[in-house]
Amino acid sequence: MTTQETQPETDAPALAFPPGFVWGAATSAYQIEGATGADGRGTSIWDTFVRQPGRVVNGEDAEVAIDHYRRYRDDVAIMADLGLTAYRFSVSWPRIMPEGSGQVNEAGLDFYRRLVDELLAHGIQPWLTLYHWDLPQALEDAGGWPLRDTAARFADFAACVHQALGDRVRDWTTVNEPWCAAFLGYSSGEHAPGRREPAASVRAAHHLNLAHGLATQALRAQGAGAMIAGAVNLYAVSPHSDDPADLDAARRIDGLQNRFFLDALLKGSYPEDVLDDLSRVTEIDFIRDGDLATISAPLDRLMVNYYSRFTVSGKPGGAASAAAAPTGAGSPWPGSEDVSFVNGGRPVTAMGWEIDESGLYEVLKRVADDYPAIPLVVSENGAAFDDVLDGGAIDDRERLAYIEAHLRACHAAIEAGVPLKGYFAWSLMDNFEWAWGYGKRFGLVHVDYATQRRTPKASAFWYAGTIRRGGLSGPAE
Ligand code: IFM
Repeated sequence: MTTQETQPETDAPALAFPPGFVWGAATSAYQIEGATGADGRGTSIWDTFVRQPGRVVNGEDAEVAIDHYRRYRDDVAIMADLGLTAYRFSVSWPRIMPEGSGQVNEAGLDFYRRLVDELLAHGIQPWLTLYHWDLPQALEDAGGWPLRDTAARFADFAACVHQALGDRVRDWTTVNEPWCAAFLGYSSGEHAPGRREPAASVRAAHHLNLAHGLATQALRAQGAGAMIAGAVNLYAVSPHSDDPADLDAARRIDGLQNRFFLDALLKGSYPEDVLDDLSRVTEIDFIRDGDLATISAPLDRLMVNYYSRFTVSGKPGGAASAAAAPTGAGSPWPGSEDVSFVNGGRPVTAMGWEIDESGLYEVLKRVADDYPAIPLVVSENGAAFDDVLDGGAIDDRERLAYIEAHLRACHAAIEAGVPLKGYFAWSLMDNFEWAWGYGKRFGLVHVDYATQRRTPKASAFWYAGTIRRGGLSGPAE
């Protein structure tokens, strides 16, 4: 990577981050690896889903994706050029256990051994996520996440991966964004497995939390040394007005999006008001004695994914926000299907998501205040924009501005006493954006999907400079 930065490398940052701050970028297995039929990999729910007509924009799939399975060495070289101190990736469950349980596919584990060794050889810390939505199809056939047994199978998988990689990976994340896996997968059906069963989605949410807890137990049982986290996608949530209906809508959406997961993982309870809302959708008969103690086993850190703010209304007819699903889908808000997502009037990304860095500050401060003593890491943050490749370069100044503004919010949070230990940009490279296919690009690095050529964007050069300086230069523009 050639240096295209406009600012000198040596200038001291005006906003320095603490020594040891982790500077990373993130990806996930299904979105980048491709090679879905290679070396004994089994079928995941996403392989099945993408083959169903109408599920993904343009009928795109991830059979090749960005071919990271074969090009991982080149990709690690790009990370090293950027100066990343850490790389967050996920492990494909069906690559390791093709049937979801039982037989282990050593060739699958070998891929991650090679990847991790390559990262370590370049001085990049591997941050491994165990579940980023690619459930083995065999487990979905048996009932999927609404079935309690899936959580136990996940703990077996976690133990298996830890046995293979625990000697060289210190940083472990259990489940990424359980809200999405449960409510997009089983309520709205926008994501695999595409079920539209609100009651089942609530069970799925609990079992994903349980899976996190059981996996945490399994990793701890295999010895000290692992740093273990869960990863939740949190939103700042505002009521559209002071009208009681809008205030209640904000309570409900905050409850389902944020507190359902935060309280379970960090307090060992579900919020009563949320259980009450959900009891209109399903009988709450699936939480067994001891589950919440398992779910809230002590963690070393909480990973926070942040993208946007929701402004919500409980009154009929609120203007729908642009951030709708790309394909026909139901509601991902069981029991709160009537809430409208109102356009808050902020600029939006190519996803239609409103840009609001103050929401990141708000979310980090709120978690630090309401759930004290847990170190935090921003494990995903970034934006899709319609990049233009111009003479071999991509001047993605909107993405750069998005990331800079959010890093400023991180810095402000640290100044305010939030124990924030790191930041991972989403995403290292353009990739398969689930039901949106390849049309939405989040990467710091552009990928030409026809040639697989990687081209760092202006945001990548800027991020590399920020990492070198250990912080942000100059005041906000
Ligand atoms: O691409 C996804 C990622 O897989 C999970 N978090 C949000 C990203 C952008 O939608």
